[in-house]
Amino acid sequence: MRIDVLTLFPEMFASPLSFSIVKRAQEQGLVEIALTNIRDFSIGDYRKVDDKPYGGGPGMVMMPGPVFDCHEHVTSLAPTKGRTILLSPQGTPLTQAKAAELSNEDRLILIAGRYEGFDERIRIGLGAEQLSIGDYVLNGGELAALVVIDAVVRLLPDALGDDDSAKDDSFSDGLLEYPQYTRPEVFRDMKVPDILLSGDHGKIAQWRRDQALQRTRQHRPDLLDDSDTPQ
Ligand code: 6GU
Repeated sequence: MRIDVLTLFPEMFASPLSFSIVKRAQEQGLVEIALTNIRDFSIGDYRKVDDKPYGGGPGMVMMPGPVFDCHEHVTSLAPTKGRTILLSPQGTPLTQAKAAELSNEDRLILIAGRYEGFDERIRIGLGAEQLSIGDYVLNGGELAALVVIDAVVRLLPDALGDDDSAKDDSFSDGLLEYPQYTRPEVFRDMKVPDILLSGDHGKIAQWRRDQALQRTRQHRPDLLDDSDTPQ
């Protein structure tokens, strides 16, 4: 997979992309991540990329010119067109299902905005989808783009050391994950549940399922509303 990121702050990406799973996935050639600075496609001495909104109002809006020129350049860097995604609080919410869907693409082009938002013609003209990472406002799309990259890359085949470790993740079966324990058996008077030490794999699986359901009911009842959720 190739992921291009169009951003005004490419420096924000270096550290998060250079650790752990995402670092290893790049080293293994599972994903290539390329950063391009939108400001390099601005024109004029001031390298302007934003302007006041027509109709008035607070803040500034990303101008279409630099984003279009940057996108056109980036598109030409690889043979496939890919899927263009604007990171925006106006977007559809990122879910585990969406991350899984995106992990099947061979190319993603992520556009991180700043200011009050994008000129609407960017979304329309580039045929872009919009993705949000939750119902709160960030100062820009960079952290959201990093969240998308992190969630997608770990789902690429062979990205995780143990092939099974994505399978039991929270949300992958529509439920939160069951509680985990490791050594020591007793820590500050808190004991690992006996059932996990029993060696009875059937009972352990049943206990985990019950715990996952109980946790989901308590913390995320909204996840159980769907009629297709396994009970
Ligand atoms: Cl994608 N961008 C911004 N600026 N804020 C957000 C977001 C994105 N997702 C949630 N909040």
